[in-house]
Amino acid sequence: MRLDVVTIFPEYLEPLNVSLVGKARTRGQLDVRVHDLRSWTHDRHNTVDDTPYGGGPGMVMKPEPWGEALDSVLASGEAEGLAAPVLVVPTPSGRPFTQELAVELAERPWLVFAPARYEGIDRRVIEEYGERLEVHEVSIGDYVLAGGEAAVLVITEAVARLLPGVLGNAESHRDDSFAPGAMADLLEGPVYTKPPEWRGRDIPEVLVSGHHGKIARWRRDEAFRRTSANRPDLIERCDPAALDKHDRKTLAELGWEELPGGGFGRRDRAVEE
Ligand code: JCE
Repeated sequence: MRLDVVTIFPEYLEPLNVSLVGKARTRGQLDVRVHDLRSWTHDRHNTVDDTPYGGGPGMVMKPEPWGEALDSVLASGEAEGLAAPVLVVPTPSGRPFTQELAVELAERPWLVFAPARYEGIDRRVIEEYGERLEVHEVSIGDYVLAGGEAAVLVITEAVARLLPGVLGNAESHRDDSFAPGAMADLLEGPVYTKPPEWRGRDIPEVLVSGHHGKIARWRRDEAFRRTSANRPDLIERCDPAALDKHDRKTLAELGWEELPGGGFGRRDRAVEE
């Protein structure tokens, strides 16, 4: 897979040389090219921003450097025989970045990232490349970063670990929380390793019982417990058809009831508390 990143902070992308993504690069599974947006400016001050039309706070990134940068990056990939890339533009007003989108992006041979700074990029740039490429404006979460570079690191790591042969162990994908497929709608429970006792704390007995059925059931119960506590929205929209009798009992103990219209809701605990 080839990745191009156009940014005014190329040093911010240094972490792409480290760990899983860095190893994928040295193994030749990932071809990452980071470009300095300012190299496509023509004035003495390498200006990339200007004041917003209509007034208001902050600055907006000018369209000309982005246009020249993206044209040049697109031309270089085309010259190497690559078909049109997906353009990924991080923004707090984008569509949520999910595991589903990570899987989709991991299937593409070429991604171009356009992380902005200031108040974002002149809208006409998104419109222009929207007519030539598949453009995804994506948000990595409901908070406001100072720029898109950290989002590029997040998206790249989520995508790179899905590439064939990047994670040593293909098994490791299967029951990730949020992975499409099994466990798609539950968070993972806790994990433990050696030593069996640490600072007076034991590990749950069931995990050393050797009873695989009981272990699977315990893990599922813990998954429900965590999901109920941290992501009640996932319980609310879980499919009752995917639950067995034991699951229903676990959910009932956690304060959930099956609603007449299907799905689950929290029992009114106002009196209990
Ligand atoms: C960014 C900014 C909008 C004012 C470029 C923030 C993505 N999930 C996300 N949170 N924050 C971002 C993000 C991505 C790119 C940029 N800002 C700051 N954005 C309004 C300021 C600028």
